[in-house]
Amino acid sequence: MSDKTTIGVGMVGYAFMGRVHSQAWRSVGAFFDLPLAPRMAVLSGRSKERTEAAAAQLGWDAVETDWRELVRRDDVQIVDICTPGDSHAEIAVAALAAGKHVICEKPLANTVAEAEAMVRAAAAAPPGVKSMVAFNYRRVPAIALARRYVEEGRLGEIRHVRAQYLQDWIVDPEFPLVWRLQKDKAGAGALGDIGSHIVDAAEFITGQHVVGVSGLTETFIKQRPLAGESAGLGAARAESTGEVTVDDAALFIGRMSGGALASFEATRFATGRKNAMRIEINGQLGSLAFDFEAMNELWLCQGGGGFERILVTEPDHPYAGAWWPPGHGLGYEHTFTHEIKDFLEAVATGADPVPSFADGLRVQRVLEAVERSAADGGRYTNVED
Ligand code: 4PW
Repeated sequence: MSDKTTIGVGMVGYAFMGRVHSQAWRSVGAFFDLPLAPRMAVLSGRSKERTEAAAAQLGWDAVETDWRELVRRDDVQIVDICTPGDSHAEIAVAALAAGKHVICEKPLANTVAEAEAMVRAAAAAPPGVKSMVAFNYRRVPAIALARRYVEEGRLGEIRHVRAQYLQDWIVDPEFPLVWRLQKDKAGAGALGDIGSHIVDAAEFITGQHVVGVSGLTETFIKQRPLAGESAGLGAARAESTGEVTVDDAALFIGRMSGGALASFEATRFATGRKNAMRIEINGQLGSLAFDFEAMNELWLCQGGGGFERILVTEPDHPYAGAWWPPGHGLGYEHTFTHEIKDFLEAVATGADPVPSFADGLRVQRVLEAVERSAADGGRYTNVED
């Protein structure tokens, strides 16, 4: 029997993100020595039958069909929000007001106004109540190592950030109109869903903020079959069609607060690229390059030579020592385990977890500036504070 203090978790949503968060809550205590032991207390979803089935499969003790009941429960101290963006703000604001710690999927919200309300709620929450936005790629060991190298000054002054997030899961025009393709549910398309990740990663690694952008967006397929039941990024298709109301791709360039020039590409139409979240940083003394499709590798160039491959599986690399012997590698799900580990440590120690809701709001403002720029033919647009 563990003598650790148990902390109850309530999770809202059980689709793709809910499944991967469940895996993280279930495994985190087995691999990291944490001050708190999470208990997977309650799962909430609208359909009783489906939520019960998901809870049984994923390891949750009880279910609620209304997230408000979950927030009210005494056995829930942490609320984990894994729903589409249209409900993030309402759930987070209620949970924080009830004195619950909140971890919320990205992007933080669907609009800047909602994100601002969440930041206000985090500031007004009872003392010690923590909140974090779940930009999981910060917790890829190679990306955390890249930040460490930049902080150590190995690259010198940063000149360029070149970031891409390339997927191809909606290349087929017959792929159905899932919630990620609907503005009222998702807020934005590739820009918000995956563009937000590369903005956060660029800011995290360099320590600089995006201060202005010039962007273009496009929706290549404007009508799609309506979606039936969903699974992962997919869904069954129905006979009738509906309008795609978000971007399929977003390209933007930008200036960063420390003087770097940045370029970003977020698309779901990069045929053959499944989850190529890539970032290259060029500095005065060296460069770094990363591609999530080879997530255990970081490429480093120092001095005048070419790039050398670093296998990021050594015990002194971020997070890696908790897992397998060198060379055995980690996967997508580990990034979530790492973020849950960091969040639990912050809750236990009273430290402020990062990325905070304020960090999430800053990303939201960048996304909104890209949309304003794109609506104005790509005009350079400042990211408003
Ligand atoms: O957060 C992202 C998602 O919304 C993910 O990491 C990948 O792209 C997988 O699904 C989408």
